[in-house]
Amino acid sequence: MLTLFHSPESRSSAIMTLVEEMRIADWLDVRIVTIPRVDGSGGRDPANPHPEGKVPALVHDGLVITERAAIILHLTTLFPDSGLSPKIGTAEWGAFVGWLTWYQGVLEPVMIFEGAGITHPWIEATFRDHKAAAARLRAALAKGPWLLGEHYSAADLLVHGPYAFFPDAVPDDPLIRDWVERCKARPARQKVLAADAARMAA
Ligand SMILES: N[C@@H](CCC(=O)N[C@@H](CS)C(=O)NCC(=O)O)C(=O)O
Repeated sequence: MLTLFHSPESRSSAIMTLVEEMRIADWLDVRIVTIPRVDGSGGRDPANPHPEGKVPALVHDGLVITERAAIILHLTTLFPDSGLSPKIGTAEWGAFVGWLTWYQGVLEPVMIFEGAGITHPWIEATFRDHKAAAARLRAALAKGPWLLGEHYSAADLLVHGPYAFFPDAVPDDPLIRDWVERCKARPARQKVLAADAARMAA
């Protein structure tokens, strides 16, 4: 049994979008939980099994799976015919895993450091910076149109996320800008945005 813990307009919206893209909604039970919001509203939800009270969390037969990249890998492995990931064990799958882990391990940290105005030689040595990250995106999209080439995948879904949320952070590069817009326009994302907005209004 699969249960997804989601809070509207948060990082778990990416997983809700994945579920829509993969057309696997019938296979999951979605539970809406609260999280603390920057405006002071919300709060940790005792119903959320995430060890830090965050979202997303996926519970599979009683085991809690956290981190978007891990949840994406798990769901695309459980439902390999959904078209959102390459076939496991192929070179393309290796590249796919690389984008997901690069997102969690490099892109999101460098964007947070940049936003917070933090620089340090250790940070630079470990992660480089947002400019270097943007150069990697550009190199992939120049072959594109998607990160893995011809086909949209869950890598595009995850990696474009912070740019959709913080439009001012999108690198000034038409290739990246157009890719972000194409990701944002996907019907699955539009559907989740509308459902999230309705939940927030309620
Ligand atoms: N590294 C986690 C980050 C999850 C995360 O930070 N989620 C935020 C929502 S945008 C959250 O739940 N925050 C609530 C809190 O900080 O208590 C992932 O990628 O899944």
